[in-house]
Amino acid sequence: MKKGAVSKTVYREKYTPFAWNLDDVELRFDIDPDSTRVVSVLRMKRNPAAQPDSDIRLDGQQMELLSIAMNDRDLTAEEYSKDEDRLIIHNAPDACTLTIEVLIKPQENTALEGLYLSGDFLLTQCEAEGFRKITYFPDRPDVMTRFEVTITADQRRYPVLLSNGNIVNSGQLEGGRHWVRWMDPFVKPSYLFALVAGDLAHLEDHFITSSGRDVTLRVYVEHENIDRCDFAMKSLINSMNWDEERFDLEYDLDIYNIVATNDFNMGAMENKSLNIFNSKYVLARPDTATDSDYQGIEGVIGHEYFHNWTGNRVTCRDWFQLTLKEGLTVFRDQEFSSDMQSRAVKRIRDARDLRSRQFPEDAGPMSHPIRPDRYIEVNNFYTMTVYQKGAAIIRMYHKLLGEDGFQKGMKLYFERHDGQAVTCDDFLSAMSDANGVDLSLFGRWYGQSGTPEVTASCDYDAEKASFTLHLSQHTPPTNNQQDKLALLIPFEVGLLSPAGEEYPLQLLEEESAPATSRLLLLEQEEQSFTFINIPVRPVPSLLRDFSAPVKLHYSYSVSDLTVLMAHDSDAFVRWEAAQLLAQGEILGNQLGQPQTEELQLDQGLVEAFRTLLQDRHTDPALLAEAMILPGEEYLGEQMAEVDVDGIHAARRYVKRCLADTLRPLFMSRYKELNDAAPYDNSSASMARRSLKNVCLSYLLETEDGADLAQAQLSSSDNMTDSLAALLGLVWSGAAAAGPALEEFEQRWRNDALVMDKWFVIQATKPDPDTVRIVRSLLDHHAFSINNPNKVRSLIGAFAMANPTGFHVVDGSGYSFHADQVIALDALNPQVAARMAAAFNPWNRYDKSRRSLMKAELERISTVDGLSPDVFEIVSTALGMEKPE
Ligand code: 7MF
Ligand code: ZN
Repeated sequence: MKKGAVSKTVYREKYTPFAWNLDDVELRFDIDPDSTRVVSVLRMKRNPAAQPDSDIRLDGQQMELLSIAMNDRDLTAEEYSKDEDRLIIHNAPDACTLTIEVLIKPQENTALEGLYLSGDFLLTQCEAEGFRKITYFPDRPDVMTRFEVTITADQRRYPVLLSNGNIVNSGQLEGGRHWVRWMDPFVKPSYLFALVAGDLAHLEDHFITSSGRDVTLRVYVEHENIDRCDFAMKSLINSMNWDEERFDLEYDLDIYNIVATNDFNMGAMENKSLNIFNSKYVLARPDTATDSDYQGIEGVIGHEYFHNWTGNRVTCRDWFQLTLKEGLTVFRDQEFSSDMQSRAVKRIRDARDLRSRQFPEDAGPMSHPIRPDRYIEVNNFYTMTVYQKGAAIIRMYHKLLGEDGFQKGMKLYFERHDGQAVTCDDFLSAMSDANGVDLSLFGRWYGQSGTPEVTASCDYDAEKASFTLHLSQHTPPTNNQQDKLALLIPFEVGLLSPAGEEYPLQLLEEESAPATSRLLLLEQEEQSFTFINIPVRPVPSLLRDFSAPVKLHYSYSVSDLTVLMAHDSDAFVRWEAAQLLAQGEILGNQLGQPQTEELQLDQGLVEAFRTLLQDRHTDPALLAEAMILPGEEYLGEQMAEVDVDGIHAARRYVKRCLADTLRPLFMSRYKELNDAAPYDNSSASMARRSLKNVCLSYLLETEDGADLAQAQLSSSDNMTDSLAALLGLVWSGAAAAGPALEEFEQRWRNDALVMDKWFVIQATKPDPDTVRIVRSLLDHHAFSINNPNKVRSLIGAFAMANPTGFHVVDGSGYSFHADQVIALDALNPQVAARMAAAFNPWNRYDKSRRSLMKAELERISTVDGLSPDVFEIVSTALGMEKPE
């Protein structure tokens, strides 16, 4: 179903408070999948802090209005008006009670926003603006009120009736119906409302909070999944413990419910005491979920739980402030995962994710600051920038203030704003006031888009034993924002002797050398820092811990990189050194070269890999990260114009050379790890599997690979090993790939989450023929265009994780994808818009591909009745032509 609205831009600067306050609201749901009746009783009073308005303007879409009464008297036709998006009550008194009765149709709701059906149960998704599809309401985050919700439904079909807060009453009715009344004692905006009605099983546990509150924890799932909830429950308990210990934040109700659904537009949702999750982030069993699935579950369970304070107790004034809750909560979930698993590995993965996904977004047509200035469709602003760059900016506060200073700031933030809807400026003020520091320069990060580039150079003076680091910063212009200001960039550095020892760092103006790792503050366009008592020309270790979300330019020599990789105390820098060695080889030496028979590589990279493969001290997960070659997308980012086929061939060639040259080492490490220990999901065990499967991926470039993969697949007792082996067989085009895919399909045909993986493996095979396979898989019984997970696994994976397939030179990948975007837009605009974003970097490619992609964007843009969601993406992409 389409949105009725014509595309209209909303501006941050135009914020005005709502003219009315809501004392409380009562909602009554009469559940029926065809037609659910919703009665709302809104008690309203004029808001003295707002510009007076004689009208009450309520948001509402796609519902049938049955009746409307004020203070129990039905309004006449002249007393209100309505259109596609709104209901307006004219000449309202200073205080009144509105009773509104509407009908909605969950069964017809394919957009999965508002109240909809998943299998046999009903559920809601309201963030950001879905509540307006449930009833007429001021659907904005700064209108907060207390909700009382009564749900009536057939007892047999819908034995479980859930909403926010506590159950206050329930009862039986005639005709096999029953009812339950929920009351949420905390005020909240409508986007945090939730309702679930269905026949669900649950796993129960308890958590005693630090002040002694006994909280009942439940994970609700469809009956067949009850044996896959334990890890989610464990993660929830770990999250609750961690937030008490690290942030001194305690849970505030007696119930915490999680519901898993297969039909969800996003990852999960933090509705007060009733989180709703994509089943991908709840269900896990060793034979169905990979290690990265387990890590995803832990992170997302944490994320939604942490929202209870950063998002729910203190929420956003308007959607331009989204990063206030999302950037902060992502930072918190990253810290949680770091404390639970390996901090170094987590940091590297987050940095890689930011660089390979957020940096391109910020250089493309949809580039925006973490606090955007305008939007057409707010759903399009749940972006890598708002979330991941937002988290990186919170991490910089943490770098600048330290853990204690940061916690002081958080404490003041909650003291000031508990129960309020606030802005990013309020957060900055709390951090600044609590620490007595002026953060106004730092505040520029909120309003400036684009990735800053830092260029470093150095001078060594042997006579004075002094080393000077020159840093300069520059942010290139982005779409919509030409002029950029200097930012406050926390830049962490160390200096290593050629033998790898770390020098104590004493700046010229200092009396002593406080540490071997220092945080430099780059605040101007150019600054220099001189360190003294450095007896030998050092190797600089730059941007340690990825201390700021910037691109660093520094010409490291191969020998510098070798020293850093082998000795640096900072895991990010060690990893980055390995990545730079590999990147130099791929982009510098192999790209554009005819790939010869006799395999030849620079010895620097080979020796680096030899060292890694023989290292028995470093965490195997870190070694694995270092040996994963930079991704094709990231490599493409480094080029003026992306050479899709050249990058693929050069990267593959380097991988094959390494595999060939170091085959015995890959083999012995693989065997050793394969025999190590039986399966468990401990951190150490996951780390071993990750290195083992990286070794396998190299060995698949040699003759031994297919047999090893087949043996691993048939003996595996866990999904991580099975999937790595299956993917290896399929991607390498092994003869065994077809039968292996078939066997896997037979075994898992009725398991939605596992079949998603089966789709992804096929959709991401780097082969010009993949588009044909993907097209035929649209007809597979396990695929459905109505299901977002399926769409992401087949269509999304093809368009966004398979450069060779998607960018196939004849444009068939593009036209296939545009067809899917158009078909999907008629059903689910939110997901369609995500898919359409695959075309965003169109002008980064060669002339022929550019014009093919542009033609598809134009074709999409002319579709009749296109949603505002997809319209915003394609029109923004088309607005950014590159001059010939
Ligand atoms: C971890 O942010 C990180 C990000 C909105 C929906 C979940 O809690 C959320 C919701 C989108 C994109 C990413 C995430 C979420 C949403 C997410 C989940 C887990 N408030 Br859209
Ligand atoms: Zn979130």
